[in-house]
Amino acid sequence: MSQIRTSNDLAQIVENAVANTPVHDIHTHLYAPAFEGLVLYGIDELLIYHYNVAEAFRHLDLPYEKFWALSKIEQADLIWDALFVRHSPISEACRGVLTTLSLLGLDVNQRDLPALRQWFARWKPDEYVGHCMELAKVETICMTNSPFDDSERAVWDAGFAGDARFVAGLRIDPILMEWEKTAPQLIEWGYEVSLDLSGKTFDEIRRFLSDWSRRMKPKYVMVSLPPHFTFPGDNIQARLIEQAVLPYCREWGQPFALMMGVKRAVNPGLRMAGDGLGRSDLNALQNLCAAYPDNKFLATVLPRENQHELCVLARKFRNLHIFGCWWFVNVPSLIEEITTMRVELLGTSFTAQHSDARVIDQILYKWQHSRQIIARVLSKKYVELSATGWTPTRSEIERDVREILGGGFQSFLKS
Ligand code: RAT
Ligand code: ZN
Repeated sequence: MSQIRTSNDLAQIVENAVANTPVHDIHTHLYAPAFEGLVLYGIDELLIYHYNVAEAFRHLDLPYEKFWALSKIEQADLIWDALFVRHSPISEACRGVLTTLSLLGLDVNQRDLPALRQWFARWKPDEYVGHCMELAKVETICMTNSPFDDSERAVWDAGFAGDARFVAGLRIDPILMEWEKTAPQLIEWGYEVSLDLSGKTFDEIRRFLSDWSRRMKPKYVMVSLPPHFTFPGDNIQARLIEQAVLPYCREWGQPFALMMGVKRAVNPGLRMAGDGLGRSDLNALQNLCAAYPDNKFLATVLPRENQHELCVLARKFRNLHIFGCWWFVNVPSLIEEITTMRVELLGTSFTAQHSDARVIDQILYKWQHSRQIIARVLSKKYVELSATGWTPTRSEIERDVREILGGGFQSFLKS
């Protein structure tokens, strides 16, 4: 057993392990190159990411609709000017753009947007996706796949052959969040469902999900839920979960992923950038985990205020695997706080991060920023561990890092 002597040695080993372990990015909005128009990359897409749009409107004084009527390049120009030229880009989302460019080998200090555009213009999407994944050391990317998205459905209908780098995640928000709009669509596609959930509705939803499961081979089924979500309940959403989603998940051995705490369209004028958050009632998750031990649940929560409760829930239920620092908590101060708390309460039995990237280049900064924090948190913990006289070996550290960067998630899928 190779002994690690000083805390500096330890920090170095942890840093190397965290920097070099390939990750499984378990929730993103990225697509395999075969999805063509849905594959986003390059400086303009980076600038108009909705995290930046929300921040830019702190400074822009044009009406929202005028902004949306502009071309992507014009929108990017406005955001560049507002967030990078007229103010220092020190927010997490802005710094992320610069980390990305710098990891790609570009000189950000030139502040030269046209030159950046020229550099990106040389790339073809397929090779660029491979380049980013290699640089970011991301081994697999889980997509967010919706049968209700017309452009995406066309690719599945055409018989998407698969791509070893990308795995699917089946998104079912339209079923659970907008049943009244979705039922007529399912009827049009030949499923015998009814608005009041009578007759064969639950069986038919399961048939619909199974049809898509055969096609997509998703790793899990997911939904983002509002703060007022409760379970169980005498409402459409709870009944759909109980009688359609959970039985389907049991039959296919797929976890049900709940992303809790999003308030959609707090400011509709901002479109995708207009969502907010609210404290969730995690009794709903507790009730699910307790009542359905044969189902597996994945969960991440948006409010900082729910993070501790989520960790404690994961200590109580082995059918619950928690993951990621999502969206508004994906900022360094909170990633550090949340990751520390998770290690202290759960050891290594959680997935530290997911990127939620929408633009492929973003995996560079999202993982770079998070890896640095994860390494810092783990180093501190291994130093504290060593103080007991239990010196962790290099291979033990590497094993632990693999577990929290996606290995634990994979074991959970197989469990
Ligand atoms: O982080 C995001 O990009 C959000 O817009 C949401 O998509 C969120 O991640 C979700 O999956 O609901
Ligand atoms: Zn997401």
